[in-house]
Amino acid sequence: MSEHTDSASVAPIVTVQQHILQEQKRFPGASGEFSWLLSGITMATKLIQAKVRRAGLSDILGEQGVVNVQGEVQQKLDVYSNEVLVHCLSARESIGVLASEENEEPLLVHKGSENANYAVVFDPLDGSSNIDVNVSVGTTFSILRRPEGVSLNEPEKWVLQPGSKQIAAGYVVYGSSTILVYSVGKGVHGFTLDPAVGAYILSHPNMRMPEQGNYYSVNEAYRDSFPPRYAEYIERLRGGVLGRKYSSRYIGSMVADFHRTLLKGGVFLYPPTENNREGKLRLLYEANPIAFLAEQAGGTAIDGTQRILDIRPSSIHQRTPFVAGSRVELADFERFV
Ligand code: AHM
Ligand code: MG
Repeated sequence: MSEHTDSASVAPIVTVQQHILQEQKRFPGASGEFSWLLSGITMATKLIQAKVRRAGLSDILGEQGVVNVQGEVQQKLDVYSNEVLVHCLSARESIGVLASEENEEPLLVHKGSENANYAVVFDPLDGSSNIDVNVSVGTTFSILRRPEGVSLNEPEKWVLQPGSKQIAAGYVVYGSSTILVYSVGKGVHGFTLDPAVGAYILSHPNMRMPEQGNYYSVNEAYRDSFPPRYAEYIERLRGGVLGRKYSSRYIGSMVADFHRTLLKGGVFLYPPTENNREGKLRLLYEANPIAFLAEQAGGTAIDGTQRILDIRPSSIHQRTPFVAGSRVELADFERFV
């Protein structure tokens, strides 16, 4: 009998499922439950991307006619994406609590099951105001373990933990291709959805953010209402203080803006503004997962003064100013601002 070797015509393929199983082996005592949990996310995001890809052809574009807990008008796709994630994740026995941008209160699932040890916090469709004009949107997620001694009846306590306690985090960008990026705290890995086979395939192993980039990414229309040091910092980038004159890119979908920053380096900022004194981005399901990935890829993420992952949250939908990116730009920001 001859031993099987990969033939030259078939490149070795690693699916996200295989990768998760490998990563799971690094956790002492981990069982298959964690990979089963993550498969709920990959399944849901495949369903979401299928809807996003056909958005102009079905009756899914536009507003739902409801204002969500953030005071923002919900798009039909926000509602669909939320329902799909809740549906897929509720089927995972290991999950006890789900918290979403679209739900005011955290949802208790599997009440009473002692096997439920994880909480998943997510923004089902980030940047959804871009959807009608065919611009990239995304899903962000963060996974936390139930803290010691906290019961199933205290769902808030499951999720009000600093970002440093995340055991995994990631996002999916529905862009020119669909890409899933995740980390379990051992590096950052990216998988491109192959639409022909319906599987996420490893395309970006061990992603590292460049030490310095060429772009800054911020909504400059609010510049007059940024704290003055932020506006001056942007002037430094433009003026060549860091050895190059920066150009700008701003999509208005955090996931897409961060994905570019991860691949190309640079800095993404959502500072405090006159209308949003705490910034606009939500700590638990937007800033935390992105900060986790930024640090895992060798970058930095702060709220202007402190590390995002050290913030102790006090409410589920709390907002935070957010600055994330390459080491060189962030070191200068911390010195200057
Ligand atoms: P959303 O969660 O309601 O979609 O809002 C978050 C989005 C981010 O993706 C993006 O960075 C930001 O809002 C853009 O806001 P602005 O239009 O103020 O620049
Ligand atoms: Mg969002």
